[in-house]
Amino acid sequence: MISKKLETAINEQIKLEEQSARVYMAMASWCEANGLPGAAKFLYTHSDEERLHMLKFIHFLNDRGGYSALQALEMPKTDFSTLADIFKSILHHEEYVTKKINELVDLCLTEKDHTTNSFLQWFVTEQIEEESTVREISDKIKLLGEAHGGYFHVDMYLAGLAATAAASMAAAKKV
Ligand code: OFO
Repeated sequence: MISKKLETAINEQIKLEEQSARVYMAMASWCEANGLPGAAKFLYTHSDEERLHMLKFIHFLNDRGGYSALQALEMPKTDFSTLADIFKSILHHEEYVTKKINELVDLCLTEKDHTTNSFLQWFVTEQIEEESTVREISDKIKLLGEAHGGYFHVDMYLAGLAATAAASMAAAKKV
């Protein structure tokens, strides 16, 4: 049985993962409407991944005798200026998510909940990849420049990343 403190904290994390899915969907929509189909595909796929993160937490909490109660979400930002700005704010967002996952692990340790701690280790590892992928994309944007030619190549690169991410999500669903 999970403690009330952890149940409340995990429900907050469920909200954050669902909010992340909306944040990325809003960015994807902007890219789609602004001639960046590869970036849009990458961000729509990323939004789907966030929904899977949310579901992992929902199932875990319900399985441990808690209750995953969904909460109201905030309005996501919908006006963006450049792809570089989008990826800058994604990095800030993911650093915040990493902080929240680490706080959950801290809470597990004080509550002596080793089962939840073990479950959270998947997210600890996932956040390393989340942050490093975004840093890599931001570096590519800097390298290729923000002019149209640069964005064209970054967009192609993101289309490739989206295809790989979609394939690994499909494989994970089959397991
Ligand atoms: Fe769920 O990791 Fe991103 O936000």
